[in-house]
Amino acid sequence: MAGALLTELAAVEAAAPLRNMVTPGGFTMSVALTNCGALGWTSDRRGYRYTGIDPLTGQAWPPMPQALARLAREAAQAAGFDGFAPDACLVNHYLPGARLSLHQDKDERSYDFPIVSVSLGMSATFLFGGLARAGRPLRVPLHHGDVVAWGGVDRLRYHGVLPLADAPHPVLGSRRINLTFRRAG
Ligand code: MD6
Ligand code: FE
Repeated sequence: MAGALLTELAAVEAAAPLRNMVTPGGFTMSVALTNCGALGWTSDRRGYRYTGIDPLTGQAWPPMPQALARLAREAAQAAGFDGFAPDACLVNHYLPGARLSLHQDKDERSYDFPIVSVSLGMSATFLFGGLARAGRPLRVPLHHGDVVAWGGVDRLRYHGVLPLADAPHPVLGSRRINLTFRRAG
């Protein structure tokens, strides 16, 4: 299963290379990103947004492989979210030390759809917080092959990823890949 995903991802990354985006505040993200699907999430000094065109290549984002869209739909269904049809898949690559600070996913047009997240490679500690930034988030370990679906009343919870420890994974080595599927448009 993971092997098929990695083959699909290699093709996506060949068409839309991984890059370290700059936040509106001027920081370069430690996580390297790319996208597939009709829409892709990007960040630069002007803000966060979804675009149909990859600003790096000037081309449309590569299409979302059907196997990925299907995995996301089935995972959402299993969590009680019927009819999830993602139009955006954000691909996050972490090297040791990379982290994602606490944030809400708020750039999507509607919050009525869930988000499905797939983790591959090295394990990470996911921070699952409340609806306000304050408070001590729950720490949830995410391992290779874990799939998380969340939505509904939890859709706007703050969340993040602690700096990645270097404990190489047998297949992916010193890397973590996270895919997040969304209905963005
Ligand atoms: C990550 N995930 O696991 C980052 N956002 O590397 C996210 O930021 C995320 O996993 C919204 C919903 C699920 C997620
Ligand atoms: Fe997020």
